[in-house]
Amino acid sequence: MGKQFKRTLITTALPYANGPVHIGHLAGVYLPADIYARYLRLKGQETLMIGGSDEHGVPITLLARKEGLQPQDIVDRYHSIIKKTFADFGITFDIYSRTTSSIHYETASEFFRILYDKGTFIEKISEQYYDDEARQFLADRYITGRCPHCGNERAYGDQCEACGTSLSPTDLINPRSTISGSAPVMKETKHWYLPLDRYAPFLKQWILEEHTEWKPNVYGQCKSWLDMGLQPRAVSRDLDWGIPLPVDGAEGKVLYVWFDAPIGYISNTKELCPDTWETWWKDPETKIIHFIGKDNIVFHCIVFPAMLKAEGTYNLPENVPANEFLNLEGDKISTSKNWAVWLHEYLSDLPGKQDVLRYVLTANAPETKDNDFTWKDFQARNNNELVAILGNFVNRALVLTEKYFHGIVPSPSVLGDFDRTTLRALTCVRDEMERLLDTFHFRDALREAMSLARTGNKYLAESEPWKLAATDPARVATVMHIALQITANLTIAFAPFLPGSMTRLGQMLNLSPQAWNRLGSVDLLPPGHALGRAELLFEKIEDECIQAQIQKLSDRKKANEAADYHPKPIRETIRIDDFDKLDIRTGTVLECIKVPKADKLLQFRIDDGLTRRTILSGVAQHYRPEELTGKQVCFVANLAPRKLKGILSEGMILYAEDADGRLVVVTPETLVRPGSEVK
Ligand code: B3M
Ligand code: ZN
Repeated sequence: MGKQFKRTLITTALPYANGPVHIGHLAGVYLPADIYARYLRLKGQETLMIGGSDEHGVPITLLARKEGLQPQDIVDRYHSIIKKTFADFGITFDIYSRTTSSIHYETASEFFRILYDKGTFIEKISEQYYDDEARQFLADRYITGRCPHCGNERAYGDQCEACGTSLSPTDLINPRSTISGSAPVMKETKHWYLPLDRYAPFLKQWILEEHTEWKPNVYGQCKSWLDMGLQPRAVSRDLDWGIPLPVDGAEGKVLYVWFDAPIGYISNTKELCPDTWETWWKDPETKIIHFIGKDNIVFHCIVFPAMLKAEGTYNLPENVPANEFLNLEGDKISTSKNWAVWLHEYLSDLPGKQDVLRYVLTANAPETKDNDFTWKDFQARNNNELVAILGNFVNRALVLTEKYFHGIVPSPSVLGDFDRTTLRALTCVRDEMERLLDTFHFRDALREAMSLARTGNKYLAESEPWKLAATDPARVATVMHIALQITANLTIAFAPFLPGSMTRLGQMLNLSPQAWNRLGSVDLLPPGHALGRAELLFEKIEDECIQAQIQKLSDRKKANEAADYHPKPIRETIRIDDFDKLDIRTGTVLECIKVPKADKLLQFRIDDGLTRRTILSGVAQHYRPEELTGKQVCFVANLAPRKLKGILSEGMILYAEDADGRLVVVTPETLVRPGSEVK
């Protein structure tokens, strides 16, 4: 057991306000944070959960430029979409604010200024690409050119999206500014660096020695950064979107987005609690927990702690339970490729099913390794777990009580062995769940809650009260009494995970929300208590609904492939006499048939103006034979004949290959005499 704290400050990574949020955000950060916050609040602990949008950074400026808007317009749009989505999914932020708030500007500038006055930063001059026409320095993303690895002409200064290689702007061949289109020039510029190397001994001690309890994925990533050796990191940028550097001689420079964003946690706490915010950040009895995704580990475990340490008056995080990534149907989720299940779309396609997604994403959370979300698994977990176990059990408990006792909780009589072992399962749940929740094992904690519902299901199935109604009413009363206590306990065990459904279940039981420490009680519903009306808690999800989602994704994949298509680079130069060797002619298709036992081949009979010839083409997947019969085509007439599937093919018909690989036959624009030369 570690140190005991009086209160907990939960922070959640601030999503970039350059797009809506998707299932990966929810599974990786906001659900675990919300489950944890709800759990602590149910325990009666002083808890604050801080969220907000990250509204700076280059991608936002690029999107604004693309849409002909100001960056502020972009972040206004997405901030409100994101904020609403989180509210719709029951993520209980105490505040969800943003990094363009004035309090954040003040807080972040002041933070920089304190470090600056202490002499923390190193000032260094370096050369960077500059756009002479637009008169500004160019962020890596603002420079495009040819990739030295694959020849893609539209590679960015930080990465080539065609081959996936990380680049630096100077790697690009023939670089261009995306602002003016001109060739950028090298120019000197001054930046401020946080000397992380100086904090390495402290970080090693603090993480590697004092926080061995951190999750292995987090600890391991920190260790490898620390083993590699830390370098000074620039905390300023030449950009016109961000928080201006509050020092002389820094005109046109802003704080690097990763410098100001984590300070956003502090600003948002200040905004919420202007008088007591320091208790949450500086009192040693407060513990800070950062919920983030794995790509943010270095910033939260190394860079931000070094900043806080340099400032000197803040607490450091007690834990950073970062998650790995959630993939979607086997592929990495990507905002720019639109490969995601967007949460606002989910809500309009599956209205009212927030808790189903909360359940599936927690049951399948990427806590220790990357995981995959599939719609089939979503359906199976809904139908086989939420409906068949949890929903089925509570429904039977309520409906049978209605039927045999008019909805009044009956009194138990003598308990048998089975009753007692069942009740024992009930009393163990809390300890087990606490152990798991306190150590951020939300997936396993959820499994515990579900196993309580399983116990209830089994109890009813084996006790068979419906068979005893006529013969042994006292036994039926005992069974239903116990089943109802389990049901009432489920409202507590599941409350952090499925808040909406548990509120409804509470209403059906006519039971107000219970504190966490009541979990395990066998007297939540005393005899004589009148239940409310039973409704179905969950409903089956049909195949058509899942098919529609799968179809939507496959349509997107096709659209992506087309958008991703870059024509191949032009081949090496040839001379006119090389071309003259080719004899390309027009011909009329007299007949076109499928070649038996070859799924790709079509066999053509062509009138070439002189005679008739047979040509085979691998286009059976693109054309039905009757579509081409009677058409004029272009073909290479002097290609050496060759045999395919035992048939002699005398030439090659020409097709254009579209972005998605589809073949389209090349035909003269108006009818010409068969045998006309194509030149
Ligand atoms: N906006 C990166 C991200 O959304 C960044 C997190 C900031 S947390 C201070 O992954
Ligand atoms: Zn490339």
